Amino acid sequence: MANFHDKVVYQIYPKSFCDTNGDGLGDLPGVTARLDYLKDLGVDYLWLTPFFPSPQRDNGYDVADYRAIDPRFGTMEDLETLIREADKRGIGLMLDMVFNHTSTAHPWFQKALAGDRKYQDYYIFKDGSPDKIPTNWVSKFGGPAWEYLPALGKWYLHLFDVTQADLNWENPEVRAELAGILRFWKDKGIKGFRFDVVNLISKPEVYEDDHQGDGRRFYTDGRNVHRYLQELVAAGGIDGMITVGEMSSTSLENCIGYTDPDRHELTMTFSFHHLKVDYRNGDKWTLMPADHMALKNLFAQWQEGMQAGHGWNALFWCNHDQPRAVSRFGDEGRYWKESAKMLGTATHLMRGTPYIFQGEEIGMTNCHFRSIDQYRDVESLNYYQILQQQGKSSAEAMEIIQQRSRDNGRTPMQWDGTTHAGFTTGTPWIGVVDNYPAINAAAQVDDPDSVYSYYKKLVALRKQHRVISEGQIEFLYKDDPDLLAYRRWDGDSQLLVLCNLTGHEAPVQLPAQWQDAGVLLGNYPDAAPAAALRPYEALVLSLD
Ligand code: TEU
Ligand code: CA
Repeated sequence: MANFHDKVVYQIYPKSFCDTNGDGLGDLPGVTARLDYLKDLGVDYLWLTPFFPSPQRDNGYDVADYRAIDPRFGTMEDLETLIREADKRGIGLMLDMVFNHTSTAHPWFQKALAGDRKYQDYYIFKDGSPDKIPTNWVSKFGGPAWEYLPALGKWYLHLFDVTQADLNWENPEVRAELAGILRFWKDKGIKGFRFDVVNLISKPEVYEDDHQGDGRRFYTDGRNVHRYLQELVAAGGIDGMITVGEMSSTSLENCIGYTDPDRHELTMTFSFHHLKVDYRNGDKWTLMPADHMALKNLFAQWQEGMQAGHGWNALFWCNHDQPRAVSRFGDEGRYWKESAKMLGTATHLMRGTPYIFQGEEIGMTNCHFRSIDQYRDVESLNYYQILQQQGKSSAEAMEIIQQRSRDNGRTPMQWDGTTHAGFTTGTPWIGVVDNYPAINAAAQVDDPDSVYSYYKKLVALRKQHRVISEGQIEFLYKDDPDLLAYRRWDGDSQLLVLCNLTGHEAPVQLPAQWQDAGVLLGNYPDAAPAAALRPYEALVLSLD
């Protein structure tokens, strides 16, 4: 069975990728228009975040119809053209299935609101009075996770925005509807799926207050989640297709369960522990420099643990919910190019399937917006208020939003040095980062030393060297806080990957057999085994 170990996925946030009709919103024809660029980069699959009809309260993660295209993004014909044109270039499409919740604008929820019992049972409604919230759980976007509907005398659960009502997976009719949606897209020629927060679908039998946390321990990796996934995959007819589950606050044990091929659940999982090493006490809204030891330990634990358990990781730094990696873990100033390449090296040569988020391959940075009016994300707007209610000044709140906002990953793709970075001829829905005259795709595609060319090489290497796609992994120099290092091996071929996570020199004592090994890759011109790595240096040595 296909294992996707030598594949690379490119994530597209269509709203910010390429606008072809001047309305300031990226669209599906915009993706088609850029397929040659993606083909040149060498990626195998495109994961497109949701473009289904939606009130866009959460940029499309509030779906009102799972089987249609929001006219803002184009038509079904545009999608069919994209599928066909991508296929000609050997690229498959993966769609984003938001199955934990629907928009409250979805007809199912609307029928529930109108009193239809069948559809009320599609969601998690609890009878009660307005003064008695069912549990004290907190929404992931801030505030209570329940909303009261006076007309029905009921509360409904929403783990995310108030317009994102959680579906009731206990109801077999819901599960059958969702499997039908997968079959619908598979029949259209879609090659794989990403499942949004799919480890939150199985809720507890009894709803109780959480006196230790925000409620997540009651529904994360819930009691029936593995059974529901197995059923969905079988009923949706997607076993053997490429799938990735987004796992919120998950555990290694569960991710092994989700991805062990013998269990027929998912191909791989996104976990986020490594992207919380700069959250003080796990709180996204309290700033802290990245803890490199924690980062190294998490990589080692997940890479070695998934290997031991026959699981498979999705490898990534960036997505539409995360600040830009080069701004966060690298140095977007003096060592912009070196650190962007080093970060790419670190994940691409690990055991797993790499994901490139649009713009990462050209080293796009955080947006550094100066006013809250420039932000668009519901989470940022909510927390700007919440932080001030908690006693922060507006300037302090702004600094946190600047570093943590999901909009950092959502600014328009920087195609070239023309107005609005070539993203649109109109007014973009969110501002373009002002460094686009220097950081853009047109400036990089033909430059052999660019971040783009380096990413292109990383993608190609995975296909040329079995040791990258199939090799074993072990982490080295585990006590050195500056050096992320691992060894890959497959038969006689071996790789040593060394990454300096810092802006200063990092001494390294190479074992004898590596001292005159060949250099497979490096982000400095005269790469060679040495006594120290230069700032943000990445060095990949190989032995055959
Ligand atoms: O994100 C899930 C999620 O919980 C986080 O990424 C979240 O944005 C962050 O932890 C808040 O601090 C997925 C989607 O990727 C995201 O865009 C959606 O908003 C969310 O689900 C709801 O569908
Ligand atoms: Ca458009």
